[in-house]
Amino acid sequence: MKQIVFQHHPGNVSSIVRGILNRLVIISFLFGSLASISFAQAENEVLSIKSPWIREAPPGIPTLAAYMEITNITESPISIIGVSSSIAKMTELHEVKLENEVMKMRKMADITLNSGQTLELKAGGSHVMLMGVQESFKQGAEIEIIFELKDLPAVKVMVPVKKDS
Ligand SMILES: [Cu+2]
Repeated sequence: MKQIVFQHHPGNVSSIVRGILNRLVIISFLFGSLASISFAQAENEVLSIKSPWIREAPPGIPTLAAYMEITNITESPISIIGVSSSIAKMTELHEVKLENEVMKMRKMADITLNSGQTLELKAGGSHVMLMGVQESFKQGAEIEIIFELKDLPAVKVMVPVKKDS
């Protein structure tokens, strides 16, 4: 009598799954790098970012400030309508003003850079402020900051953490 035996081959099944997972990893790796290439091109096409850096914060301080020079390298005005970072609960562009002999910072209104115009974010002045940062970032780390632009693709900047500029 012929007996049909249904056998499970957990080894084979898991190797198939592993094969699929490997392929997914490769695919997501490829798409991930394509995405970063298109971001880099967007950056080269519209904004030039010079000397970006974030000041290393003492442990337990949930706030970071980022500095850089942002130049509009297109022929048309560009409006920065938002800024974000996945490591912060809230990210804003801040300006610093002297009020009654006290330095105060507040959120900048949307800023428009004309062709060739540079927005200088520097220590003691305007900055990108990252608030609600849970992790501690030491010198050598890099933090991604994304600028959302009106009618243009967002620009992603990798900003190195430093003790000093
Ligand atoms: Cu601030």
